[in-house]
Amino acid sequence: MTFNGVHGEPQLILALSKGRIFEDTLPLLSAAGIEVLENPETSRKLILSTNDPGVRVLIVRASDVPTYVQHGAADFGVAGKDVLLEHGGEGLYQPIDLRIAQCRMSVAVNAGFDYDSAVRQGARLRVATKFVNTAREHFASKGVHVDLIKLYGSMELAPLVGLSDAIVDVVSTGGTLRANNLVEVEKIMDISSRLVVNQAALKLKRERLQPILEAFERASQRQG
Ligand code: PRT
Ligand code: MG
Repeated sequence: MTFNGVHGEPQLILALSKGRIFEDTLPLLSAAGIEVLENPETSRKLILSTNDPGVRVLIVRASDVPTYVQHGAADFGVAGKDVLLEHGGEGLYQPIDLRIAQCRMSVAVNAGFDYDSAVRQGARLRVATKFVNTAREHFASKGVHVDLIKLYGSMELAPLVGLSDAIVDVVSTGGTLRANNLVEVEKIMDISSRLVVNQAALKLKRERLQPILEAFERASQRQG
């Protein structure tokens, strides 16, 4: 990978995940005059060119975005607050809430499970989740004892087969919970995606980064 663009200015590398974050970031990039030249849904390439020879896009797993940016393999990236809370945010500057990929982090249980009484009675709850840090903090702040069961996806299955009493997951329309006869019993927090910037890149590549950050900021203020 070369680190200098055609005019000898520093190359900027942006880390994105495919799907909703990629789709929702495209209009922000457009506002900064940047068009991605390949579609990650149809191309197998993991490094995408843009119309700006000084800017390239890495396609990584959503939960890996903070890691690439933290270590400087990408200069900046877009990641959900859910992902950032699990990562911890070390080495990352988080200047802008982009207000994209909005959803909420919630607790859900089987339709027949009386969550409020279980909590009131001080029962020990088994909670399955990908978001163990967020879940641990949430239940600790309520004084609820939990056994956390770490999963990597399809959390909705866990209560259905008796693996857990509850799940902590991100919810957007609620359709997936309903389809699996689960009920959202508590909202933990609202979630949206943030721009994250490598702290060293922010200093060393400020001149290149600043106009892009400003365009992102202006465009995201127009979002809902
Ligand atoms: O899919 P992968 O395992 O690679 O990782 P990921 O699920 O973390 O990535 P991705 O691209 O699906 O999500 C990226 C970011 O989008 C997340 O980190 C969130 O901040 C945000 N986001 C917004 C969501 C959703 N909405 C969402 N609905 N992330 C996941 N979902 C899931 C939800 O967990 C549920 O299982 O989509 C499913 C459908 O949701 P409903 O409520 O609309 O049915
Ligand atoms: Mg997903």
